[in-house]
Amino acid sequence: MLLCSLALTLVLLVVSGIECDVKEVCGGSPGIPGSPGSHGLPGRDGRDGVKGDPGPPGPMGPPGGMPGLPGRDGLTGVPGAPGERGDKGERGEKGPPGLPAYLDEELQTTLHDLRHQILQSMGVLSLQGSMLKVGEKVFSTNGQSANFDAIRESCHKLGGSIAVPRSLEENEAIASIVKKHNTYAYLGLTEGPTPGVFNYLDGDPVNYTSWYPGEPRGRGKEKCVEIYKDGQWNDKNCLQYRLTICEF
Ligand code: MMA
Ligand code: CA
Repeated sequence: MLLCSLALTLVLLVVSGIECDVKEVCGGSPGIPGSPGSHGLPGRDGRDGVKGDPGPPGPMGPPGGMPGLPGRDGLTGVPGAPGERGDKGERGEKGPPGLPAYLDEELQTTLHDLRHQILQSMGVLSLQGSMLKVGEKVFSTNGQSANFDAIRESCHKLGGSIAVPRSLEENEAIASIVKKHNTYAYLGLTEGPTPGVFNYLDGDPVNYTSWYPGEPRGRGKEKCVEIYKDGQWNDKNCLQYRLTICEF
């Protein structure tokens, strides 16, 4: 301990450049610590803190101020009604050439199935007596009576036309339906401007007739034609109720 104090004193003296005699110092017990020094001067201001939150909205201004800026756009409204249908487009380009029908297996299968289904339907309808096939023509009735115009319309709606016989065979087929329903039927014939001259509905003159003896005798006042149960015809006004028979 003594050595160390000596050495320290020497070092201090040498460093300060002062020469003096080395004294011997004896170490005592440490004194009571002094009282704390007075507070230092205030330090410099710190850096700015982070920006604070926005304050609450201020109170409403006095009335009579300038109008504010327009607000933002509102929400999107509900969609409007669909527009009118546009014009028909141009015809498309011609497609690539297809297979010849006889080599098209899918087409052949479809045709085979269709033929089968048509045959089945015609078999059932024939057995039920609800279709009468004569050559290429099919006659059929719904069993209902109506005036001439209504019958024409019903048949047209179904894709057919009011029945009209163009041969004895067709006349007999229609007469058989009339007999079965015990109700006269109107035929697809009307009188033209010349009394006594009757035409098919397409305007062609009749080339097969089956007038009852003495008919037509309506002399322009009976523009339609009815067929009796025996197949004979009578010119008649068009407003009677007669059996609906169509041809397809
Ligand atoms: C009714 C009517 C005519 C028909 C005569 C035949 C009286 O009128 O059906 O169309 O020609 O009968 O007598
Ligand atoms: Ca008549």
